[in-house]
Amino acid sequence: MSYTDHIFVEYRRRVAELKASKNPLAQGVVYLEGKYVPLHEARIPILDQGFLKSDLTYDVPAVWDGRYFRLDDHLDRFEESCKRLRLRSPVGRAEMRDRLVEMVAMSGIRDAYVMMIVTRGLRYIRQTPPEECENFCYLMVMPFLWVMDEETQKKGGSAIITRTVRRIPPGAIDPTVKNLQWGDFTRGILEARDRGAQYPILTDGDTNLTEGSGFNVMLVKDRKLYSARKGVLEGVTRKTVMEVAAGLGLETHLDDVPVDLAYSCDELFFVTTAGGVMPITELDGQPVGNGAVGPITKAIWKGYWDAHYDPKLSFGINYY
Ligand code: PDG
Repeated sequence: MSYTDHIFVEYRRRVAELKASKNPLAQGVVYLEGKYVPLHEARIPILDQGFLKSDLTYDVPAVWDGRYFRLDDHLDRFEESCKRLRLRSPVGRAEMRDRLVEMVAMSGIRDAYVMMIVTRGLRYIRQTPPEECENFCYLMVMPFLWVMDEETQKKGGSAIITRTVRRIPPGAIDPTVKNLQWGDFTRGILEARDRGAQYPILTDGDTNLTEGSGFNVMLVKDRKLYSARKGVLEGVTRKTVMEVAAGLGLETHLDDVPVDLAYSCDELFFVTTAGGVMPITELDGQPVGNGAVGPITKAIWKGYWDAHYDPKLSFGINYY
């Protein structure tokens, strides 16, 4: 039995159940302009500055096995991101929380990828004082997305440290405000493909690691866990992983993480809501540690998924 069977056996059963569902919202539901619509019918107005200028912020919580995980942490971060961009969601926090729960219940989706987006709206900040723009809110619920598939989680994925692109500096785009300005990540993904790897890790241009295309980067060296302190999104998954690691008796460090440490570490993994803990066993064509998914990564992987049943971190949804 592989270490991933712990969650995937039941997950696959739930996916099969969802596929058999006759509910028109079972493939996803969106709340926009005051209405609920099936995901694949949802359309945005082309003049929305979220589309034209990426003038927006968003967040992504998830539902696992019928339970919302750390929803309030995601709402906290989302509120802070809105504040920094001077966006005001037309849907307030309490209403948003209620709708996000209601949407999962009405879709019947047991393992969900959930997204809330606030955009500047139809009027552009250059022509209109920001406080006068009517901001838009979009809420989405869809089946869970895996940034790393099950097979790759078993044997570990491959990554590169990019040479052709660096992470955009915080003085240009604040990475702690969750954003969809993916220009640097897209270039990183293309470079990874060119170099025969799956995932890019971007540096800060100053020989430290930052993050990759939709995930934080964490590494283990001598039973100490490291991740970048600045220049990155302050991930909710990473926060959970630090708590799990502390529970396993590991020292945890948020600090500058020099590229050299990645080349000499014992274990390397990525973390995101959209996939959890993702082992990386090959970096720049060389094995990480002994080239197999390491024992600490496996323990953290299990601790992370177990945490989804902790009533302090999650709550069950009452499905219709
Ligand atoms: N860093 C970046 C740039 C991210 O986009 C994400 C989440 C994280 C770190 C991890 O944050 P958290 O642990 O709070 O989820 N990105 C996922 C994946 C996006 C994708 O399409 O690959 C998300 O926004 O859903």
